[in-house]
Amino acid sequence: MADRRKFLKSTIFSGLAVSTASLSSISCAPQKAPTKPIVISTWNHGMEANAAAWEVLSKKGRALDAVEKGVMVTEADPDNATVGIGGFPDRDGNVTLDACIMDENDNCGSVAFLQNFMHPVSVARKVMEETPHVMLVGEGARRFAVDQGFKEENLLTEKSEAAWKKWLENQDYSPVINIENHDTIGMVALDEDGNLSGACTTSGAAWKMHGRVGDSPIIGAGLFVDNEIGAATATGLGEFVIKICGSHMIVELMRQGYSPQEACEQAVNRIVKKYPNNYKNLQVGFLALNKQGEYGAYAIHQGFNFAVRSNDENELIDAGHYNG
Ligand code: SD4
Repeated sequence: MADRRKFLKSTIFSGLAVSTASLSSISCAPQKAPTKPIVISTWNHGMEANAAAWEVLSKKGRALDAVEKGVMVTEADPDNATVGIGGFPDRDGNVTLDACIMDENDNCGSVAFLQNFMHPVSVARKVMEETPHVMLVGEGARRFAVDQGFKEENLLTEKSEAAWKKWLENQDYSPVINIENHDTIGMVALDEDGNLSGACTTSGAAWKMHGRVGDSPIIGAGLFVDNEIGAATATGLGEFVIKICGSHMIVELMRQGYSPQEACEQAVNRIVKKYPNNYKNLQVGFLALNKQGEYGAYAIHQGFNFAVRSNDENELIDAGHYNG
């Protein structure tokens, strides 16, 4: 930590020491071409989701379409216990879903506490495109989804019902780091036209109280996109992401000149500093992408990984971590 601050400071001061003569040569130096298109997303399942997003991006499609198509893959995967079908229910046995999406024109849409729809991200997109609102929740969101032609279906699989029944035997609700009750997909992308978009979708924390909503559908917490600067998304225990407005904070730090990596580190450091009694027992991870196609990721604890897809990369990367 102290070392890191030292490093940043010395970078600033050595920057100030640059003479005016060399400044002119800096301004003439050729700008590195942005890496685009590119998509990054959270956790192992990001690989498959990125593949669907890449179908769109590689054909010069819009980042908004790419992120929607990408996270829909995870929503439809019954083996993922934290997103869409197969998501672990709340403590009363209801699968309740949160999702949001944001485009390059600062438009955003969100749904929370939505039940029985396989693709909450697409309902969120409809909220963005077809209503004057940003967010619909619960019964209102359900009615809107039905009006928009989305089909209601049971999302509680046998496997997640069995897991819930097992949980009922002990009813332990302490957060567990990096287990399947934190596997949300957050995805941000930069398209061939240089536009950014993002999406985030989850069934939230397993065994949560009925009605609990996390960070994932909250614009500025689970996701934020500013097409001038960059985009960020979050995963982990959403209460702590909301408390620091995590994704918005990261984008604003990038606006101030921080790299995506540094900005993610600052957001994690903020949680650690403000919640010294909590952070050891909870995981939060952030991902960020800027207009140059540079990306970064950081988490409180080891175990957070993310997937990257571009013309040069198609891989799963372990994010750095604070370590506790
Ligand atoms: C939430 N942030 O509802 C979500 C859960 C999550 O990986 O990210 N899981 O708090």
